[in-house]
Amino acid sequence: MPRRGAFVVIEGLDRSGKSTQASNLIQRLDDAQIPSKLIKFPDRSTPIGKLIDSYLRSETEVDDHAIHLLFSANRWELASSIVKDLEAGITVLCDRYAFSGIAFSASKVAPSDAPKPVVAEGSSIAPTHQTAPPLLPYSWCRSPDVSLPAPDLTVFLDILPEIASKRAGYGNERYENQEHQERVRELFSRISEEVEAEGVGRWVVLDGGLELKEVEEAIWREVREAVREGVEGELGGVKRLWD
Ligand code: 2DT
Ligand code: MG
Repeated sequence: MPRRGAFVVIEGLDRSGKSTQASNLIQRLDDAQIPSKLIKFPDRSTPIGKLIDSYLRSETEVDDHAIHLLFSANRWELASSIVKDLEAGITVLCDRYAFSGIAFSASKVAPSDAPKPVVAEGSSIAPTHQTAPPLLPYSWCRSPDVSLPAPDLTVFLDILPEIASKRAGYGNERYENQEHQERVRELFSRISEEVEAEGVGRWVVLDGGLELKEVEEAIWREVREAVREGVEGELGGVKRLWD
């Protein structure tokens, strides 16, 4: 197998430190003279990305299904260039990807002022079972990203939502509230099990609550290994979600 770049994704809740770590990582790749490129989803610069940006800043309302498809379309816009870069030996580092797409959409529930389901008197169903059902089915959320380039390595920066919520800049955008983030974290855990079961690259969980430098070192060890596998031809061709 020829050498190629590694496709590395960084995922996590809002304020888990992804963007800081991604830019530090690019610097380290540069210093090591490993050709690399940083991309970020949503990419707010494209026409689709501008609509997503306006939705996230609550300036526009979009149907939940439609916005989910737009987030996916925003990845499809870049899919062929990602493959081209990887095949040209460039390591592609991606700040959020399809896993955020699934986790943030599949965790949506009807607003809490919606009427609660009626439980018959004497029913054994406990109140905790009355949590609102998901707005979008998990399998539906997964489907638009089928066949996108699959990451070789996903680093998930795990952080408790209550810790993230205390970090600077939290709460400015849609989805940045603790209840939603709790559900997103559960969804990420389900996704990680599927990634492992289906062999969609490696999924590594790192504690995003640790010191910045400590997290950076741990990410660097994982990424260096993925880059080595690419150079030595062990990664094979670029795989697709969720082949
Ligand atoms: P940033 O804070 O990283 O800019 O993300 N999101 C992201 C989705 O709902 N679907 C997706 O496909 C992606 C990539 C996560 C902005 C928010 O957009 C959410 C947080
Ligand atoms: Mg954000």
